[in-house]
Amino acid sequence: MKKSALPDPFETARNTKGYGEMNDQNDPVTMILGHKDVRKCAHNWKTFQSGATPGRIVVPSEVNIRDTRQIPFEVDPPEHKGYRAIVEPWFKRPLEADYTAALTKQINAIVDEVLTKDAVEVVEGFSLRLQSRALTLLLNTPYEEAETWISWGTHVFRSEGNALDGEKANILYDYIDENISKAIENPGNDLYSMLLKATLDGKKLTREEIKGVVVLTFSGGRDTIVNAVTNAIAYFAEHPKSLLKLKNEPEIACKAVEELIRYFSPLTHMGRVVTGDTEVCEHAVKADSRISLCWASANRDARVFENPNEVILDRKINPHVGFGFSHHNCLGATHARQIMNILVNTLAEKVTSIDIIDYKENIEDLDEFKRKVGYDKLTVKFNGQ
Ligand code: HEM
Ligand code: EMZ
Repeated sequence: MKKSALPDPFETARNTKGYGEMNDQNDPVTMILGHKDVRKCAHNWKTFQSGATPGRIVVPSEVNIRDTRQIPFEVDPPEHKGYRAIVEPWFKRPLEADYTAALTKQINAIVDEVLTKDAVEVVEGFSLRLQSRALTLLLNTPYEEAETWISWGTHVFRSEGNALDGEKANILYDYIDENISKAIENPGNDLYSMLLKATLDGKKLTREEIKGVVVLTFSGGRDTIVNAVTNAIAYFAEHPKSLLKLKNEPEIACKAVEELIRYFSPLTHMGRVVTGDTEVCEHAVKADSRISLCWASANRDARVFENPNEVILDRKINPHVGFGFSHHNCLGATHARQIMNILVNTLAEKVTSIDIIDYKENIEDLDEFKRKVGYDKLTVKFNGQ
């Protein structure tokens, strides 16, 4: 097994029963594993809702560490649509030429910098820095803000040895509150100011709603990007020919990014709360219990993907659900895809090989399943032309 491989722990359960079971803080979860079932349940918001108690659809549940409803993530249709319409154009900005140019400049700078070093710890020293700097473009806030965000570490609700860290969450909430106040006093062109101006059914958003959008922007786009970037570095370290292929065929970059997202599935699963007694995969699930949509398992379903455990950079048909499916599909996907695209192209252009010096895998404990989602630590040497 290569160091960069992400094994699929769900295969047997997916092929035999179609579901798995895990306990999470005495609020059990039935995990939906097949591609077709995941898509079907994601679509069925009437039976599988997102707008339950804030934090409950996340696994591990965040009900004990947050009251703020994340918007539009924890809202169901039809209300979801109005919120989504407010934020959608903002989250498409990564397609604009000046945004792409600024992101390209940031990624070039960080790649040039790591090429001068003998050893780089990728998670903190590369991926988190890249993610936080890129986020200043998405929020349209000063570049220097990234330093504060980097100091928070890879997850805003988790710290080392503590999967749910309420004190850490408060740092983020206080920071956001302060920035909403600043934007009220001094409106600008940032995300806070856009949300303060926005109206829904003729009414302004409440402060709590604005907070809900911003908290989600910080939390949803953090460890996902860090895992995608770190896993990509590990993959290219062990597949130097892939770097060469991308250099010679830059037109496959978009396909390569989709394939890496499919294979890495940086967000393993996301929960829903069952609104009435029903069945999934011929298995009874009770009202007010939880299911989860396991994107990571669906993305290895052999009924949909040929050679699902192989990275095929130019895979032709790739209906992966790494960014979710249906109305809650990832709002940050445009930004995430731009980051990965530019990163892949920049590495292909500037880096000839990457040596892995040391690593520690990040294994998620899902009871019956243990899933590698990335690395806690990955130390490498980048080699240039
Ligand atoms: C939703 C994955 C990056 C913001 C989702 C969902 C997935 C996902 C699977 C669906 C959740 C559900 O149905 O319950 C990823 C992956 C990323 C990534 C794999 C990186 C590779 C980002 C970034 C942001 C972001 C960079 C923003 C900064 C959101 C938001 C939603 C969402 C706001 C909820 C959309 C809605 O409810 O309408 N993401 N995400 N994500 N993501 Fe991402
Ligand atoms: C939530 C989630 C969003 C949650 C789309 O996913 O990401 C998780 O990392 C956070 O812990 O609060 O934002």
